[in-house]
Amino acid sequence: MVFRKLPGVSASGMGLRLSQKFMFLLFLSGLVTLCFGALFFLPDSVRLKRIFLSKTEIQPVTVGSGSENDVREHLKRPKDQGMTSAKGEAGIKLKSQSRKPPVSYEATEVRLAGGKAQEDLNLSRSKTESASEKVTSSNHGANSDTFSYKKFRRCLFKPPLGRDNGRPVDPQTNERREKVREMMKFAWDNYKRYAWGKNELRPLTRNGHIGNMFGGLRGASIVDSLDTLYIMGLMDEYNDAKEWVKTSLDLNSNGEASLFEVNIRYVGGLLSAYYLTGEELFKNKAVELGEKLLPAFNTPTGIPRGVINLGSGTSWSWGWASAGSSILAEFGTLHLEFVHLTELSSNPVYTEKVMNIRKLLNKIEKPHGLYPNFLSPVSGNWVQHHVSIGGLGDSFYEYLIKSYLMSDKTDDDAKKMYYTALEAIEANLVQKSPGGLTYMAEWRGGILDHKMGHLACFSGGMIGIGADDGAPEKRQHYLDLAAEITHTCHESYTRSATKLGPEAFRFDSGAEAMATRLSDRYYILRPEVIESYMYMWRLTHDPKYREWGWEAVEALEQHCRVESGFSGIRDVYTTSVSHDNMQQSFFLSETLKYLYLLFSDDDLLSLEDWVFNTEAHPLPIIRNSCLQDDATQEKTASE
Ligand code: DMJ
Repeated sequence: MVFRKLPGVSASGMGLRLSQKFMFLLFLSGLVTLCFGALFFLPDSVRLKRIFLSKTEIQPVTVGSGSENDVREHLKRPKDQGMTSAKGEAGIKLKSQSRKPPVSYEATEVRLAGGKAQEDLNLSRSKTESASEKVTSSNHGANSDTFSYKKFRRCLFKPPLGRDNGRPVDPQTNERREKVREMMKFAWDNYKRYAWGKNELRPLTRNGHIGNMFGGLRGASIVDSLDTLYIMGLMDEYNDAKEWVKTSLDLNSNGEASLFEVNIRYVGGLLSAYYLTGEELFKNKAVELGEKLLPAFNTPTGIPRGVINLGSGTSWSWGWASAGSSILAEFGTLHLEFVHLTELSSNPVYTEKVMNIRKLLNKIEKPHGLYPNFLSPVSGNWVQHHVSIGGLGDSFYEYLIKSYLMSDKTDDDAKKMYYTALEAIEANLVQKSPGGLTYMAEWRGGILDHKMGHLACFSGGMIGIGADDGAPEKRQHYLDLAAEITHTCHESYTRSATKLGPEAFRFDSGAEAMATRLSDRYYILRPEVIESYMYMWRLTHDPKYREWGWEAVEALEQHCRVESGFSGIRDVYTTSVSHDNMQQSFFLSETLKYLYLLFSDDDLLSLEDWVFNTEAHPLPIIRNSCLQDDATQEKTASE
């Protein structure tokens, strides 16, 4: 078609008169205003936002096949299944605020019943977000005026390091403790010499490992070691570590990190270092990092995704997690650290985020009372029915009972959820082998897999520390169960040639606490069995737990110590070992710390004052009755 050019009317005007053209433009601008209005002011519309918003404001989900436990090194790029983030929250900037009264959790109420479920979840989430955005602080949430370190110290029952740094009177125990201290120094010195600033030491090739669990963050072994060095009195080493955090811990990284790993190792490590030393540096870094984790919660349900880019705030699910789901042990292992972030920063946002997770989990229907390992952050429904006290589930249960203990036993919801879950676990998963060993099987939609992972061995200690607070008549029952599980895990060690335990052991086809598959035979310096020895020692003072711990020290020395550090091994059933060339950072933060505590007096990091996060970083019990007490306040002020 050809347009004839008329005087005063352009071709683009398609032959319209000036008044018509004006009307057309008016109509057009009205339409545009309406579209943008719909996009930004009407309720969330996923498709529209996908069209209009930039890539960083859209959170992709990766859909992939399943994998297990915390060897979560398979970071996959998203496959752009476009889930929206709530616009803008990725870029929350905190503004200063005064200390707020306790958070009203009712504001984050989540209902999952019937067709209103999704609507309610969105509503609940937007309430949480708007509350969070309003209460913000300019110095990354840290408000040093409001948290008094002195007051916190006054509220402890015991000095953190005990009377004499926990030094045991018995000479043999003290010698053993000294040996563990030497192991820590050896592991640290080699890390410092060959891998300083990297995440982990590769002791055979004498270089550093960065991996992809921590995004662009570096120095995982340094941050994970701060508290261990401090409690062992390795002060030169601690000072080197502190100096590195001060000058070189760069939180402005752009990499893609595991929310869970960054939280338990970095946030947990920094928080503990602060509470033990009072160094503001650690508090400020912890809160600054905590702030960077918040965008992961921008999902329709507020259940965070597993992977986050710390720079852009984009988050997505693990490529191997079923149907873009989030993992129970990951989103369920944030509570302790996040409550402390609120405590230190006076910013309720952290507590709100984890209480929202709690509310959802509390309300959602659970098969046989059990919590499956995968949950959709979009619908808030379980994605499949696989239940495990080991990898993928483990520390969720741990954080329930520890949340209760850390709240000075005031968090009754956590207590109730823990005991109800434990009852379901006992009814469905706890088994006795033909040889009389008690173990925790895994559950796949009602069918039992008679396998127990090394990771599940933390449960001896967990059930032990929870024993006092269940129904009184059940106290002994729980202590017995804790002892039986710990015994089984010890058996998985004694039945191997190296006296170290495999990654997973089975109770079928004639096997009793032994790995039957080649792929389950490795040991990567994990702490869980020793962790349970430590708790059981503190709870019972049965000397066998110290003996078992010493067996582990000897085995580590014999099979895992190499010329330049400690290494995991590929097969615990052969003494001609093959090393995996990796000194995991949790060896320094957990395995060696738990061993040291096992050979120390109980007043070193007394369980009356401290709970350990899942990476063994001690966090203090929040004693509100004392912290808010005027007498404590006056006493502290006059000092
Ligand atoms: C640690 O990072 C933590 O204990 C986590 O909860 C489980 N895995 C490792 C140690 O095995």
